[in-house]
Amino acid sequence: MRETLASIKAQALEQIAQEGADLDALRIKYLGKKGELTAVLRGMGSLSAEERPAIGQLANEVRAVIEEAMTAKAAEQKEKALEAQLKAEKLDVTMPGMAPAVGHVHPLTLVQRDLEDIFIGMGYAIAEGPEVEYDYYNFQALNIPENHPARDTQDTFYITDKILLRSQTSPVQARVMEVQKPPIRIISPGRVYRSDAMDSTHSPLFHQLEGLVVDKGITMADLRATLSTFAQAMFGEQTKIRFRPHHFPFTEPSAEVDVSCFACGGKGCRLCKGEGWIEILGAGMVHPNVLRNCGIDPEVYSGFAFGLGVERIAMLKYHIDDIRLLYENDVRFLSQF
Ligand code: 2U9
Repeated sequence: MRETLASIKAQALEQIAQEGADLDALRIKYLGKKGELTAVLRGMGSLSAEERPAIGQLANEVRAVIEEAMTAKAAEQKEKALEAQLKAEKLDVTMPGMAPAVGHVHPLTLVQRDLEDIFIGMGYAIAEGPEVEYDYYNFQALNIPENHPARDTQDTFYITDKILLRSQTSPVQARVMEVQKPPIRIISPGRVYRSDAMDSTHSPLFHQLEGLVVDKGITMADLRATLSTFAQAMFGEQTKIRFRPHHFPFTEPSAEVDVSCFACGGKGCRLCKGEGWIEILGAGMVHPNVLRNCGIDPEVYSGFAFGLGVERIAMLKYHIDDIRLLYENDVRFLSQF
């Protein structure tokens, strides 16, 4: 029996020492209920009373040696596994990183900021108002009568009889006049909506910037000087402006305003279609009815107003030939600005 125990011990230690030894299986094989050491202990009944304690002690020693070897091997295996894992997951912090894609300011925003800066420099404040508007502020207050073609459901997005998507930013100015006494000097940039079919120059959503000045003694000369200063700041010092008579319900007299072509200086080129002039604004003296509607006495005060399309300015400035490019969010287009 001593020899059996010695050979169990030798065999077990040899197997435990092997590379990648399956310790769970070896534990069952040697120390389990049906294991080899247990079998020896069961056979001890046949031993003499003198021999039994010595063999029992020896068997316990063998068990202890095997258990110790297993514990040591388990620790060694665990350490090796950790080492292998650390090696596999090694991170090279000196590798170049992934550059995050940085966005651009949209060309419409660039132009709107340029426009705002120019008028802020002339002492204007920025006024904002709702895009969902009462028809009163969008039309009636602005002297646009009930039967005017601009009110046509084909041109305006109506939400109810009385509520619509603003077709111009003028209602913002009407609201300011209602609550603020002159002097008033404001610009109102923002989105407007018209039920137009989309093509290369039209969009059902576009951006306007309108201006309004109301005070005692404001004349057409103030309007001219203001727009001339604006045009020179926006398109260059040599820029000239010209007024052509026009009609708007909310201004009287009214004019369409051209700037001398900033591409050819007025000689005539592709940009100005040989004209030497480019139309960029509408303007006029605020109609007395509009002042009255908004609680301002036209006998005491007068004012001028103007409006421009932000898309049109952006398209001229950046030579964009299709308005849809401004709304498609194609990064190949946007990343050029
Ligand atoms: C109030 C009184 C008058 C704003 C004005 C225009 C002329 C004009 C167009 C330019 C191109 C619109 O975007 S566009 O299609 N605008 O021609 N706008 S005067 O007049 C006002 C505004 C508010 C209370």
